[in-house]
Amino acid sequence: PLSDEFHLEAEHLQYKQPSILQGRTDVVTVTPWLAPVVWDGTFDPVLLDSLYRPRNISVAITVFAVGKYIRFLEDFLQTAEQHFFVGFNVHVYVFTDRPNELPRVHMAAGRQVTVRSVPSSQRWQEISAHRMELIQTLIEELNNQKDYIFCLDVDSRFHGRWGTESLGRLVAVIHPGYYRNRRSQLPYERRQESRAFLAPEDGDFYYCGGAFGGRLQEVHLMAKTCRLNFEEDARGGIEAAWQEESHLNRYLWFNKPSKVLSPEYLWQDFKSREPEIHLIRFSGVVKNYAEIRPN
Ligand code: UD2
Repeated sequence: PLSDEFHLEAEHLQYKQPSILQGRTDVVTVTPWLAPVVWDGTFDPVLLDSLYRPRNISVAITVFAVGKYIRFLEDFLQTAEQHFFVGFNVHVYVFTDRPNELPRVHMAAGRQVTVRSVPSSQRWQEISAHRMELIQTLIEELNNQKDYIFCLDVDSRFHGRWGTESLGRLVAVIHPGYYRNRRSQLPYERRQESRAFLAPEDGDFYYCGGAFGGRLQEVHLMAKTCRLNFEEDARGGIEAAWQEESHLNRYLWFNKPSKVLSPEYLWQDFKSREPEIHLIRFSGVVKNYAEIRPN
């Protein structure tokens, strides 16, 4: 099992002296429950990598490419090779109904792709929502053979480093679209009949459904809970405003993430750059919903 302690193994590792007086002042870097909010300039990548390397950690990714979304996979995998946990063990689990259309992407040593076949679907909402069940099952099968897992949207690309700074027990990404809004205006599910319901005075941040992660057992519990609540809603004839993303947001209100990633970790290409975003690391590509979705 991984310990939480860090030991510096490299004797002569040179890194900038830490300061508690100087650093980012334009953004908040810690939540009210004292979880770090990761922004560019708040961490030392060389130091972090050297602290994690001796642990020989392994990171799983889940990515869904159902129907026409298979076209995004090549860029996703290629840019992940360039930016996602470079030099670490990474295992990408691709869930698709088109295994024959899998792109050929060269993976570096210690990194691999496994394909899992899933049925096609007529409703994009179902594809999106069904992910939680498949993530839950995958984690059960992994049987703690990986240390961390990240669940990511396929219609996205990496542009900058996403690495050990993102590791934590339960990790969520702040959605790029709503971080200036008051909580009463966040697009949580507002109908009390839904198990994703959040009242206007509840909620911390609006988190992305397109990227979340953490230790396997934590993500397993979150995926399982979201799935059960989604299914309970379905039995009652209700579908939350943003499907599993709504359920995720409710879960994360009651179960605070131990690390929060800034919107650098999931930007959207159609949005103009904001001054606090020094580095876009991962972003959703512009897509034509009418053309790409099955309905
Ligand atoms: C937002 C969320 C997404 C999800 C969705 C609502 C972000 C940035 N995005 O994205 O995570 O919560 O709203 O449910 O947080 N997919 C397929 N085939 C399809 C449709 C979807 O494979 O035909 C998969 C694919 O991996 C895709 C993901 O589902 O990346 C999310 O679907 P989307 O991209 O249509 O949702 P989007 O961009 O509106």
